[in-house]
Amino acid sequence: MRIDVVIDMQGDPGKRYAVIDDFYDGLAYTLTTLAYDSASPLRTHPLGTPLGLPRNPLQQPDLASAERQEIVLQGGMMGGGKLAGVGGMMGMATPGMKGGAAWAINGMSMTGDGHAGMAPQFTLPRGATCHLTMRNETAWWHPMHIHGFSMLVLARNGSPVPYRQWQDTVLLAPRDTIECAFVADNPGDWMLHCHVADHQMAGLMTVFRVT
Ligand SMILES: [Cu+2]
Repeated sequence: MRIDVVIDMQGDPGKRYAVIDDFYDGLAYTLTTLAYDSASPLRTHPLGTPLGLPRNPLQQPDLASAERQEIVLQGGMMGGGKLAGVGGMMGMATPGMKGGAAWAINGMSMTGDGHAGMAPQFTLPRGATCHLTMRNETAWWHPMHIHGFSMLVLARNGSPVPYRQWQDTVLLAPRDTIECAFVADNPGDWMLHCHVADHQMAGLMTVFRVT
């Protein structure tokens, strides 16, 4: 997911401040460092008015007449062992171990960069609202990324999310179920995949069609 931020820089002149990503326990690292020059600050207090970006509205999903689709993320260690050819998942960073795949969506592994002419997982008529449920059956985190659309996130594990925000990537914790919706107003074949490159290359990727 992308976030645009505006920072009022209020540190002390001449100092450096680390920006640390500590999302994963024990794997914190310095993402970047903010360094101030020694000149005196531009102003003593930050500007009072928050900066706003122009609105960029998207078509609202029509949930009453939505087409329901579900994708299930499978594979990885402790993935339930439902996948043929999956074993020794410690090596899952290697795509296509022994010719098999480490990950799958709805039982299907699309490995590498995919291939032309692959049958879409589902097809939506142009303009239809899709109510998409993404169910993570694995023991891993997956940032699921959609091409061509932004999804309105509705619920996580059966509970409505506090803000119905638009996202083109939704992070699924292990065993999470996410419900989201979008208007299929963009014709073509579109990818839906995990944004962890290793996972994507080893099967956590699918295609859907808007006609
Ligand atoms: Cu993943």
